[in-house]
Amino acid sequence: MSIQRRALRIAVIGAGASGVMAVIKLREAGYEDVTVFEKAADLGGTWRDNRYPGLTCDVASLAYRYSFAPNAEWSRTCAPGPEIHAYLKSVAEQFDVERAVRYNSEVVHAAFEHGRWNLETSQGPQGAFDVVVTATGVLHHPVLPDIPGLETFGGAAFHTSRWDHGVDLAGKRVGVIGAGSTATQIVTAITGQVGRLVLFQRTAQWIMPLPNADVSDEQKAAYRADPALLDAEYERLNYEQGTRFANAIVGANPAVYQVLKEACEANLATVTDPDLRRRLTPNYKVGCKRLVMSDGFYQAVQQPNVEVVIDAITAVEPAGVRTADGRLHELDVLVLATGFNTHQFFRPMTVIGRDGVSLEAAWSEQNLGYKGVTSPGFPNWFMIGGPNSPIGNFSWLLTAENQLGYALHLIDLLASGAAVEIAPTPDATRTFNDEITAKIPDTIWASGCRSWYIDAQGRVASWPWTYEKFLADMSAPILEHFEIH
Ligand code: NA7
Repeated sequence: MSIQRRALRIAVIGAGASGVMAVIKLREAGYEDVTVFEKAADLGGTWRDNRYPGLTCDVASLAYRYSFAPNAEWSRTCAPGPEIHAYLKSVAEQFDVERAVRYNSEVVHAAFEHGRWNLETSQGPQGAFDVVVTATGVLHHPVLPDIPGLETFGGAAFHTSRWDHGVDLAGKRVGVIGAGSTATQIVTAITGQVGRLVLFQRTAQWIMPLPNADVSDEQKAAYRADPALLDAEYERLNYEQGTRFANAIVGANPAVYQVLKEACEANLATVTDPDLRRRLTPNYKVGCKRLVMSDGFYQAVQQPNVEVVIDAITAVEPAGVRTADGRLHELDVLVLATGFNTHQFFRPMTVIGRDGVSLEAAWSEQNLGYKGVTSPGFPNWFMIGGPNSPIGNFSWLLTAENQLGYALHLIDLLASGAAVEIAPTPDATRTFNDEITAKIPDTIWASGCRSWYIDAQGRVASWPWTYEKFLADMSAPILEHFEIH
């Protein structure tokens, strides 16, 4: 039976992994008038921006793929970044995504007027859209450290997501500021090639010894020959990582948590020098910060050309980095592995919602979302990766697909004519956020550490419940929680 539907004009913001998926899923649901605005000249989001040596996904690749686009060709358990970028591009090609993409088009302003979203990009006004889907990524806005004298450094200095491949590291004295996943991967990859490496570590990390094996040609052939095997691995790994792991972190699976904790402790014990081990020992619980996955980092930092410095950085000088003990660490290259602002979402664009209320005003006290996808006062505006989306050591692609699926239920109401404006009620949003506040203390993220899961107000900004609850919540919106005009 065919139902008469209103043709919606839909804008997607961002052509990263989520935006590519959104185009495919929207078209599959019958929405053909989809335009993607992408500020850069290529798709791929974080996998386009990050090109540093050693870049590897910290989620097993057989799960880090779209549900609808299996891939038998991953070279390793956790694939190198460029392979993931190539995968995203090949899926985009397979589904003819790029005809929808406007490159070099950063959305700078969005205003809800007369029931539609007027968008303006760096190229100028783009007209009105019935629906906006934001797909602007989580790890997108680089954080540069606020260190006096940084701009005076005499050598090359760059953030890890803006890697300067023109700089030859061979034999150089390289400083790395930061000790998160990114720094860990870089240090492991470049130690053998540089002359000297100084790791400036403000906070030690727990490190899970995840082996990253090559996938043999026989194994790839087996995956190619049997798509059901690939799907079974996808399901199994999503269960292992998404469900069991995520549940352990939110306090719902103490047995698995214990296994993770002991694996990290045993890994640390492989550092033989007691003083180095002391410097590498975190003073907070396993999992409080996002777990770093590496089976090579501890070997790397035990090499004779590596020093782990835990004295605070006081300044950057033309010749290097000065630490609180007065030492000047002379360097040729300074790598800023200082992470990302994950609480900025799609800003700096300005967003004006219903009745002329700006997002800045509406979110002045906190980033205010309902179930990670919608926000009160901003009708027909759907966020992939909005506030309190699940973020953790599991596949973002699965989360994004589920959020888009949830949004599609609401978009279908707009298309069917059952609604022209849909936004969550302030009451439902308040209740949802109160429930988050009540649940957060049970999670490991709130156990006393600084991390990118915690926003400027000190609020843990992730999904504090089990991943099963997320999937169940995303399976269908509770329509009473929405203002449907
Ligand atoms: P992270 O995990 O946010 O790590 C950033 C690191 O930079 C962390 O060790 C910070 O120390 C350190 N940092 C930040 N600012 C400074 C200053 N001013 N001085 C010294 N050290 C500083 O970012 P990554 O890029 O490693 O990883 C992000 C995600 O990408 C990762 O979780 C994976 O999902 C992939 P701190 O711990 O705050 O003391």
